[in-house]
Amino acid sequence: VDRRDAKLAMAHIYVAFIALLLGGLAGLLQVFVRSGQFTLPAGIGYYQVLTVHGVLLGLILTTFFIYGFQIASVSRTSGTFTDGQRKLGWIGFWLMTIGTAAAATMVLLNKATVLYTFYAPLQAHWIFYLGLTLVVVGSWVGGAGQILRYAQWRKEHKGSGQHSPLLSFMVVVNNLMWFAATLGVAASVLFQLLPWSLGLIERVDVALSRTLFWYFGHALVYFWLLPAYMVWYTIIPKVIGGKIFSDSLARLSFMLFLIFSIPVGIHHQLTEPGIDGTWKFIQVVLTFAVIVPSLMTAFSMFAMFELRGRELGGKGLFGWFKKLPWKDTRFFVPFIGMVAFIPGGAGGIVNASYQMNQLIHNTIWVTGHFHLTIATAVVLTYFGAAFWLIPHLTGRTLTKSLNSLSNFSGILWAVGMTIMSSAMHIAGLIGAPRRSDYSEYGGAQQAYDWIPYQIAQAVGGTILFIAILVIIYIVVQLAWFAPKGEEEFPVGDVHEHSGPTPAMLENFKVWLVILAALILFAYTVPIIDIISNSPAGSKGYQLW
Ligand code: HAS
Repeated sequence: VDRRDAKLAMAHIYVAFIALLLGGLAGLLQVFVRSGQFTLPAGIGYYQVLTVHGVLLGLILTTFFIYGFQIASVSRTSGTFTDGQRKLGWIGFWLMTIGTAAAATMVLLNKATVLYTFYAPLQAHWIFYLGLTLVVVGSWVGGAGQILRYAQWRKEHKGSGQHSPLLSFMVVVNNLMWFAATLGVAASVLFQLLPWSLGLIERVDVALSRTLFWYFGHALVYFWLLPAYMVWYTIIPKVIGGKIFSDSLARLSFMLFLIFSIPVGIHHQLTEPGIDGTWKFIQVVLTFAVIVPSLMTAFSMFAMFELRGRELGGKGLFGWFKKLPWKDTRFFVPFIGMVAFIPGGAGGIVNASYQMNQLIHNTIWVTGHFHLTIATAVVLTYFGAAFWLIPHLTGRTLTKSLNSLSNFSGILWAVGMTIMSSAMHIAGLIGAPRRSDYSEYGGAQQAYDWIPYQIAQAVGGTILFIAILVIIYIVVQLAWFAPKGEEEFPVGDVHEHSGPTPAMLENFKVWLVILAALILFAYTVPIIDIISNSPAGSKGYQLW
């Protein structure tokens, strides 16, 4: 990657890891409070800390890391950015950073204790919403730079018969999905939350605010997931010495994410009055459709591992498994993420199943689910990638000792998360609410049954915080102190038996039209219903 592009990518990555440290600290405080053994000092509130944790880790760490990784990926596979494209990247970066600083200040001042989901009826200071607007607008500007670089590659190679570079193609899909998804949250912030917090309008429709948020909110989780899938599909094959199993399977799975990630948000609102059951049913069906590209990914990963393991002489049903490069942290840490995604994804299927959702909704089971998905499968893949990407961008090398230390951090993460997330899942099944301060619930027996699990969460959370400290140490070493040298940016080649890729899979226009049609189909009637049934503000909502 060109040095100028590397600098831009690293700027994003620095912000991401600062967010990891601060957000992780907030997480540690939270599990302590919930265990009932600790009271926050200096009048700091539980929900304030919860907001810091969710915003920094769920929104800031992710968005900044994704952009850093995507910029480097496009530059590596489509070519160095032009000055104009890079300028867009920097403008985007500064808008996002200023927005983050503004929003974070309001949260720290306890003027925006609205949690990372920030929909009404909770209200924040207008500066918080303005900050979020800058983050979103900044991401559009920065994302446009990446798309323009890819478009330039296509223009330069028109008629050459070559397929566009897979990794850049995936970046573009993720950006397009993000643009379409953020329209929902932008509408809510601009037309509801900002004017409401400025006192320009007296009331807002809560159901509409939640619906617009979740239109964005579920696609958000795939915006987090797709960069991890980029690593799994294109980087891991090279790291293990193998090949990408199928170019068309990879592209098809990304296009399916593009069309199915958005029209499914109502599966977060299944218990909510004000949305007709038919539309909940339709969006549940669409949710089951968005599971398919993940199943395709699992299939592709197993196939790629087996092909490589057998090439290395692995015999019998599972002999190939032992042949994989277990000591290489570039493979090992993301692999732990893949394993975590099996129970994490299965939990998602439980959540999406209408009847079972009634049992788990708003319990700490949901928190357990997203700590396996985003906070393990996804972020361990990001960390595994950061361990070669940072030295690649800073002109240093991943030494043997740092490689072993990062494997250790992955194991620590797996142990801490297994304890914490299992306790969350079980406690959720016996009714423990999510997003709740420690409480004896008036001495109710049920609340006492949750206590051992909350203590287990504190134990797991502490181990996770230690893992974060180790990871930050490794990142600091890789950015400033590791020996100078050249670290590879590994990108795999496609397997010779992969078969031809149909041109249709690169025809963005067709897929975007399908996306628009599905969104209109899934959302038009529910939104008309909400608006026409509500005298603004009070129709069917739940606080948390
Ligand atoms: Fe989810 C709630 C449904 C995936 C994140 N989810 C959340 C929330 C978050 C979140 C943050 O339907 C909470 C939001 C809030 O604050 O309220 N989720 C799903 C479904 C999937 C899913 C159906 N979620 C994710 C991912 C996330 C994420 C990914 C983050 C990155 N989720 C829900 C629902 C709710 C929900 C409801 C609302 C609950 C409620 O009522 O509030 C699917 O996409 C999952 C499909 C995944 C699979 C797994 C495939 C496995 C693979 C690994 C292969 C492994 C290998 C290694 C090769 C089917 C690809 C093999 C090695 C060996 C040794 C075995």
